[in-house]
Amino acid sequence: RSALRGLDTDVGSITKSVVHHVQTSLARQPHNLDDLGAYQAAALSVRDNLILNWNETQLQYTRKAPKRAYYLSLEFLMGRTLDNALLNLGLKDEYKDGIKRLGFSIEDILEQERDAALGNGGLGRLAACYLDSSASQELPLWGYGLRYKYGIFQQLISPEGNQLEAPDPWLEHQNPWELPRLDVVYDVRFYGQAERLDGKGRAQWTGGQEVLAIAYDVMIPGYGTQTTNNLRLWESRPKRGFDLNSFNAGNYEGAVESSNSAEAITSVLYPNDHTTFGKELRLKQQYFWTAASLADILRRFKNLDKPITEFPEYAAIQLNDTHPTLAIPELMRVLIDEEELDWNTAWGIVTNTFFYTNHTVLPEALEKWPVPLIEHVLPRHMQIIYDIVSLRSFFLTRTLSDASSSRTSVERKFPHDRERLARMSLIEEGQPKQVRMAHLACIGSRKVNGVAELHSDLVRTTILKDFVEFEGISKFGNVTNGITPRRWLDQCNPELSALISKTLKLDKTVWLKDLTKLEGLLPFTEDKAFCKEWAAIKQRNKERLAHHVELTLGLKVNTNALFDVQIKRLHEYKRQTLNILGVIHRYLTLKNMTPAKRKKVVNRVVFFAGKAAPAYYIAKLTIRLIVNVARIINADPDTKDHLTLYFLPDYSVSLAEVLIPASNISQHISTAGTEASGTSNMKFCLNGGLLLGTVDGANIEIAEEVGESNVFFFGHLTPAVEDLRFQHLYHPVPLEQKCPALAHVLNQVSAGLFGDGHVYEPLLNTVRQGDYYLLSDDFDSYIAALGMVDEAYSDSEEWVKKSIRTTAKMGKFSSDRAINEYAESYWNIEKVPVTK
Ligand code: DL6
Repeated sequence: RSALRGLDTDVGSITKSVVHHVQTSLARQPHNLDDLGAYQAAALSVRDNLILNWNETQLQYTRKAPKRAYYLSLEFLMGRTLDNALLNLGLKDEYKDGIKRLGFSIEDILEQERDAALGNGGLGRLAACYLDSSASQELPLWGYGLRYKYGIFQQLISPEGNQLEAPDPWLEHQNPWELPRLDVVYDVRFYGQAERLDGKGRAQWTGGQEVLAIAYDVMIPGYGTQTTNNLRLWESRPKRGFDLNSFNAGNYEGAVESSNSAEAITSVLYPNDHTTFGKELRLKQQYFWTAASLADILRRFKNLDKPITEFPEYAAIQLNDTHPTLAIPELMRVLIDEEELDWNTAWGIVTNTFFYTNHTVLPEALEKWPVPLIEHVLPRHMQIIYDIVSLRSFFLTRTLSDASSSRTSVERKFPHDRERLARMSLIEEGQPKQVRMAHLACIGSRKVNGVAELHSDLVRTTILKDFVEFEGISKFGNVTNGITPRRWLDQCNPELSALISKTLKLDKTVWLKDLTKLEGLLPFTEDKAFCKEWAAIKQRNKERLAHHVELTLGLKVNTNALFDVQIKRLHEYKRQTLNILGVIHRYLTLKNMTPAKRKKVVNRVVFFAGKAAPAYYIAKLTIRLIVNVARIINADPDTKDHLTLYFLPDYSVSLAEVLIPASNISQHISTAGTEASGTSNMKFCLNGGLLLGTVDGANIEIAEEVGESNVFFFGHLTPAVEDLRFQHLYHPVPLEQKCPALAHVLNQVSAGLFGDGHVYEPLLNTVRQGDYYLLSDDFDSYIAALGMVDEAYSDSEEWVKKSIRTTAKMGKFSSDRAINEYAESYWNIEKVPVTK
């Protein structure tokens, strides 16, 4: 129990503590408690332990005053907490027994917890993994985000197969994992007027709307350490309750108008993924969160009583994508207008404090904000952005007043290159003009990184190429993403975890903190008994998934078939369409076979899960097609023993925890060069599922580790993509000629094999016309790769060996490795062990 301070953790004490919370915190009687009550009381009891460790950690951080890192992310996709907290504290068995004594089962009460789904997908889940790793690696890191009242929407599927969205009221019941800090409050201003005060860049910002930011703290326990870091989430509240004058005058709606508008800021997570927004509320969210977080970080720094110029020696601030980029002009505003520093000193502090991670090179996802909107909502920040562009920061052009600065400008480095100046500007010309947030994040940061080798190369050679030429390559690095093996192996796949510990003869606390130890499994590919056990665990995980599907959807799943899984946000670039068209191709092929021949094929069950952005029509149509193909093929007596298909609604972290350990093969089939990294690919492989994918993102590094003979690659490579798109536009070849197999599949859908074909025309036309994501170029090799999967799966002994080899070589993909890379090569922070 090295991870615990203070509290007794024997089963008797745990039982008492749970009963105590039932009676006091919940004010209920133990004898008429339901599962939900038992969950809440157990959670509060576990929280007591976390609070003690949290207090001690924060005390030691204050005493030792190390440099700290701050992770600003608009999304934290945490999932459930109880199981993870028990695991990290090393108290799972004790609570299991304690709960049992009270007449409950731990499995049932864990199911009571709602996911904290404050994120859209990979970016938010990565942030959650990094929090876990920071505490487990004893690194002084805090997360900052927003406490959305409603997380990502709940997905429902209508009988026609349409995605419907419902709100996610995840805070409906008391949330035991957060501590409101009503004393940690900041004022945040919007709108108003900014008046320049002097020629030195100072201004005064007054008027407009003021909103309060209230802190809620979420404890982040480390695995096997006492370190318990903090995730601080902000809630917006009105500064002045409701307007009594309006109320007294009988204007009841007017009386609450301003308080509603303040509360709206943190009411919902934007459900869009990989698209930019033009919404004022989203801009307000971004500023509200960055302003409150910076104020909090500065207040902590000021307690140290150091000169403000030393700020970068005590704080490194990581920008998770461009969403928090307003922190750059906000810190400039504070330093210039409030701290009264001169521009160059302030800019020096800023550019030594921030670090920017890019998570996408897709043009539609690169954030831009209309200048008039920023001018309206944040007039002072727009002035500062203009000053960064030309007047003061020597970024684009040089002015006399800045002649003493050692910084050079783009104009000076590349004289007479007007096009370069336009390309690099923070302001994109047009109607209206727009601020390019990636450019601002880049020039305002000390270092920039991508999230997998290929992606970081693309960042350096495409979207930020000019900046590499201007600032030098050393500013632009790579940190390949990682996942926490605690949640994504030990917690979701306890049997496999136990087998690994037994085989390696290592306590799990050792290998879960040094995942490269998994390599010790390699010699056991030759151990028949071990292989048998490995396969049996996969089989039981498949049965667990089948059980879940039966409970939730009332459908029976054939667990003797190969389980093939694709789970991620629905997006054209991720090519779920390629997968479903492949399924139809398989179905049509099976239909043409004799029953005797069909018996020889590998039986397959295909699972899809994922949400589409509510306004993303084509993505929603893909879901509809999947659901309707499932309806037909699952009922076809000729083929249903050989091929079935399930779309599991309302994909979440918890659902992923059931799906991932059950997969034999998972699909990561984005058009080459479009998926920055992917992280579910790592989760599947860690759980011994094989990978079918394109040569993209982190798939490449996974293949490098596990060996190409253990993955199934297909499709064109990144350098070919541009040429292929050019050919589609200027030398199109009829689909019947180019890829007859695909043309046939599309024609069958059009002809109504899966319901009214007209419905799907807009989706099919994305392939027939333009085919931006290159389905017609990759379809044949995709089908061939599926064939190779079948062939490999038929050799069950060799398949198990591949599975073991895959898990064994996943050490690189621990988020512990990634967080240490950030700590050492970016933030320059050190471990702060929390000792008794
Ligand atoms: O880095 C985390 C994750 C990557 O694994 C995915 O490949 C990438 O698509 C995703 N990017 C985003 C970008 N969203 N925005 N803006 O979510 O990041």
